[in-house]
Amino acid sequence: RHKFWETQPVGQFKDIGDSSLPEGPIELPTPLSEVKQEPYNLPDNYEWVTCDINPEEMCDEVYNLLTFNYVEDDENMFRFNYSKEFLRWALQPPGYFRSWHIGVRVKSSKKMVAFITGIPARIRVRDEVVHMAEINFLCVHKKLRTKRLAPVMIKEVTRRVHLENMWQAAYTAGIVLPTPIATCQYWHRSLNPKKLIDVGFSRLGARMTMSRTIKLYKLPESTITPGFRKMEIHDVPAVTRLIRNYLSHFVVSPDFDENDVEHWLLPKEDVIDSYLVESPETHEVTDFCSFYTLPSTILGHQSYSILKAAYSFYNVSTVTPLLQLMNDALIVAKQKDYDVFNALDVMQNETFLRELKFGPGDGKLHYYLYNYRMQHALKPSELGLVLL
Ligand code: YNC
Ligand code: MG
Repeated sequence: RHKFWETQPVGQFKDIGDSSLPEGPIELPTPLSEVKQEPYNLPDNYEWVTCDINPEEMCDEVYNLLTFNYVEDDENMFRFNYSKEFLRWALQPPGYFRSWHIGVRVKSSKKMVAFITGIPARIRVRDEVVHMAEINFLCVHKKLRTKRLAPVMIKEVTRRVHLENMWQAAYTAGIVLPTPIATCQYWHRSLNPKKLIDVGFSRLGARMTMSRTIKLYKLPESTITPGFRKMEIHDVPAVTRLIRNYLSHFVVSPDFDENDVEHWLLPKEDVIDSYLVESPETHEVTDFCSFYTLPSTILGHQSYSILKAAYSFYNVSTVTPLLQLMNDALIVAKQKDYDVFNALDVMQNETFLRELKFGPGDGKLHYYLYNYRMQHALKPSELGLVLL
């Protein structure tokens, strides 16, 4: 069934429910001297390229490959359109390895036709912190699909991760592979219902008119919680304490330190937005919410070409109810002209989704670990991890 994945150290379908298999690494690390020193072979006309996405030219090549060939919805109406600034943010966290940003070019024309990336992350599983790679942006040009290039890309990034003495990875995919550690669902909150209906993202509900729909999704002009404001650089220590404590309650989560929080959560225009609640009395930071910006190209529509989407990232409530905090997040997203606010059913998100008028999406997002077996699949609410 899975000619490639059957050969890899991942939980196999045949082992589901086998309680004799322990949780944790599947294979032990090998001495670094035994890691293959040369890249895997590509078909004759192709060559590996390590991508430096800082110069505009190289970033453009990656951006264009992804813009025309990356993830689409099931009905091929929308395709992710990660911005260049987003890619630089997503791929250059503290301690990143340039060697993990891997492209494939056609030798003759130098055209970039495939891509895969890893970034380092400390991921906590129960009470163990594991140094892992987060693998993302696996993409093969549409004209080169189903030629078994993806397994070569995956083996090459694995080799380069091993060369840095890391032996585990985390990744998400819309398809089922051996074997998800959790299966999550996206929920969508309309901010601009008229456009969403016009472009076919959503449909007018039964017995609903356009004007009733617009009224249903209407939000206040400004945020409600006193002390709600944008996160600033001096907030990094307080936000780190808040988020570390919150994430410790989930089975799987990142182990963020202050450097990680500065990189991943400090606001960056049109990339990452973060807000917090500073108590007007004590000046304590009590609550936090964040979302990243990931537009989608609308495929073949007359009047609209881009859907502007916000994606819920990490949210922490200790004093402001989570529902009110997320309502304020919706209000700022609306002020900033996003069309839709998306959230997975991870962490405590289920406690606000229905009440804040999110609707369930079609399609699932499966979470995976490489070379780390879990005894049971987790519930989405046990996951404290959001990948980009
Ligand atoms: C996928 N998304 O099952 P079997 S998500 C992993 N993740 O192998 P071919 C995938 N594996 O089943 P194509 C996968 N999609 O025979 C397919 N596969 O064992 C497996 N789409 O290869 C598949 N991006 O080259 C099969 O397929 C084998 O030409 C078939 O290429 C696939 O980034 C793809 O959805 C996805 O660009 C590149 O369809 C292509 O179809 C494409 O014949 C649109 O491949 C964009 C898209 C995927 C987004 C993502 C996470 C990737 C995780 C990869 C696994 C990482 C493992 C950990 C490595 C480090 C380890 C350490 C230490
Ligand atoms: Mg292929």
